[in-house]
Amino acid sequence: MNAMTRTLSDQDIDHLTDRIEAAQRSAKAIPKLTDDYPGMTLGDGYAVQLSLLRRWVAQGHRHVGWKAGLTSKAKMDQMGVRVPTIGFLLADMFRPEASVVTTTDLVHPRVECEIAFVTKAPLRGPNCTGKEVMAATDHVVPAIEIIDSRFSGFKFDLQSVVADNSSSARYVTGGQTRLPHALDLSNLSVVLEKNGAPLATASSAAVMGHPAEGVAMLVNVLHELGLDLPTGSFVMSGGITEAFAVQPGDLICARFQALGSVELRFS
Ligand code: OOG
Ligand code: MG
Repeated sequence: MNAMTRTLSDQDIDHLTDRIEAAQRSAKAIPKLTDDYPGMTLGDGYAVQLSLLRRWVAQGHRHVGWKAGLTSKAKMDQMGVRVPTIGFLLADMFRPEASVVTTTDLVHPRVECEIAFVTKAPLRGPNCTGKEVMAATDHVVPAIEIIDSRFSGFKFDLQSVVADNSSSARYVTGGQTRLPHALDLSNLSVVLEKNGAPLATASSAAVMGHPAEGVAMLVNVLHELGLDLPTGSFVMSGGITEAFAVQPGDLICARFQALGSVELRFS
């Protein structure tokens, strides 16, 4: 059986989508989905995610792009999931740089630093490469993603986290917008700081050797789901370091070599 094979009925997918939507709206943690549906596959997880996307869009939310997840060893080790995933991004998940991000509407937010790509040509799988991603990239920009698992204890497995839109919650961009070939994206250092103290330092190489490879992975997963990546998509390539929990009052800053810094505060 292919990992993307769907085994659950439309009714079950609908029911699981209800659970995830309710947990996201109420910011109340739920048990991971596989507790009740142990046979759930990766394909079932993506069926829930895409059903959630259709619901949000039908309710008037604007779909602006996608994110790659679990693309670095640091993230895989932290979450105990060894398969990269994707998730969708909506316009209203965006927060401007230096803004204050509320935590009351989130379960247990964590921050991670990422390089984001904005595309100027369509990309499609099944064999999309990092080189093709670079050629189709209009510009790159540094970002902080605020992830928020809707599962108790921030503990999940692959199927559950995929259904929960790969923990997507908020994202902030900032720093400098740069042409993709104007810098060595394969080895940019980044320092993530909380309240002025460094939490972690890493190189962009941590994301599959080059963050464009994270985007290529995403394009190939989209292909397995029957989708392509349209021109003008905003795509985050995945956390470079592990993610860190935040509390109200925390000031977070990610300093990227050659791309400037991104800052935000939590309330
Ligand atoms: C899953 C989301 C992963 C990333 O950049 O690795 C992700 C999680 O860790 O909750 O956004
Ligand atoms: Mg991320």
